[in-house]
Formats: sequence, C-alpha cells, structure tokens
Amino acid sequence: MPAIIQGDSARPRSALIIVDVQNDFLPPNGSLAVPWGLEVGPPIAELLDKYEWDMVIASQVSTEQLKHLMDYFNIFSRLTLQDYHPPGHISFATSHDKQPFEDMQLTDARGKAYVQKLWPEHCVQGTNGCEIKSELVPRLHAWGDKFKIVRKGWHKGIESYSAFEGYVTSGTEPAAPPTTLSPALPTEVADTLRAAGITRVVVTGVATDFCVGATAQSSIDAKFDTAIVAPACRSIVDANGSKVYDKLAAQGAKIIGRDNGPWEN
Ligand code: VGL
Ligand code: ZN
Repeated sequence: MPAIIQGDSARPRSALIIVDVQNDFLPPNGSLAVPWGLEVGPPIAELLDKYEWDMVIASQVSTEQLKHLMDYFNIFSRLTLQDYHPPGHISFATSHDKQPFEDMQLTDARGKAYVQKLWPEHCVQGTNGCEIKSELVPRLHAWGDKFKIVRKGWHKGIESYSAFEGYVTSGTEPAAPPTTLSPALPTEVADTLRAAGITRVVVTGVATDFCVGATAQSSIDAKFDTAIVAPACRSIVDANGSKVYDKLAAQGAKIIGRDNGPWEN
C-alpha cells in the first residue's frame, strides 16, 4: 500500500470514488470520449499516490482549497466505477435505430418511464473500451481490499449513471447481469460505505454532467458529506460542468478547486 498519512481518528473517514475513467470515455479513441478527459488522469493519480498533499496537488488547487482537501481526505476506501454495458444496452442509439445524443422517451426494465439521452455504443463488457485506464489500474490495486470496483449499467434494460446504483464486485466476476431484478435500487454501495464507517464521499472522474453528478447527488441523498474535486473531473455536454456544480453546491456539496479553473472543455 502506498505511504499514507493515517488520518487521526477524530477526522471523518472518507471514500474516494473514481467515476468511469475507462477507455471509451477518453480521447483519443473512446467511442464517447469526454473532451479533455485525459486531464483527469494526473490529479486522480496524485490523489491515489500521495497523502502528504505535496506540491503537485498544490499546483492543481489553491492553498485554501488544499486545506479543504486535507480536511476531507482521510481516505479510508477507494471505489472505482465502471460503466459496464451488455451489447444492445437500452442507452445505445443503435438499440433504437436512432442517432446518438437524441433524447428519447423510454420505459426501462423496471417499468420506469424516463427520458434517455441516447449514446454511441460504449463500455461494452469485455471490450477494450470498457477497461479502466491502464495507468490507474496498478495504483488502484495497490490499495488491496480497500479498493473496490462498482459496476453499473450491466442490465440490458436499465440505465444507471450513479455509483450508488451499481454493484460492488472484486472486478473478476464473469460479465453476467444479476439473475433477479429487484424493483428497488441496490443499496450495496451506500451499505458498504457505511459499514466501513465512512461519512465523507469525494467524487472524481468523468463525466461531470452525467455519472459524476449523479453519483454526487446520490451521495448527498444518502446523507454523506459530499465533495467533488473539479480538477479531477471533465464533462461531456455542459461545458465546464457549472450547472451540475451549482446544483450540488446549493445542496451543501463542496466543489473543490472549481475557481482555480478554467476546467472547461
Ligand atoms: C456516462 C453517458 C453514458 C458517464 C455513462 O460515465 O458519465 N455518460 N454512460
Ligand atoms: Zn453508459
């Protein structure tokens, strides 16, 4: 395990969630590449490697923001999120004979009616596009059993943007959807965090305006203290993610490093 300053026990325990840093969401070859998505790599790697809050992180965020970070990052566990779709997933434009980025009224496998933004095919289980960015992998595994993968979107008929709708796995299970589909959303992620005594959740990754934002929203709804590290996030549609940041900040989430930008695409 990397050197880590073991936080004093008075500090709240925090989990770092790394959202969807997968080849399909990243330039140059991703089928749904987030503009400037590769820029999330270095700050996330820093967060994983260092706990001394050295100058590299200081160069990403101001001293004032660094103080916030030091407060927040008594990181206890790390989750990485993997968008994990079967072929023919409900969110793919090709599944409906439509063009990507159109909005479409759909009913999902749980019977929920909703508006789906249709996407190019992306993160199909077993493809290279679905793989977590290779540079991050050894850094994640260095955390042993404090590192978990959460897979979401793996039921063909259900779209999931939030980590809190995913299933915790060791990352080595075969690519099979759950056999039974509960009408309720899974609570595994929130339960896993709570069981580890975590009260603070720090969200990074792509895309700010979809999975990062949805994960932070669920975290707020589940009553975790919630922060986003803006330099470690990039968005797809909403230029610099500002709409999402405003919405989350209004509910008490901390948006760390936002004013240090520009982080826009
Ligand atoms: C995502 C679109 C479709 C994301 C996932 O990771 O933000 N966006 N699937
Ligand atoms: Zn997806």
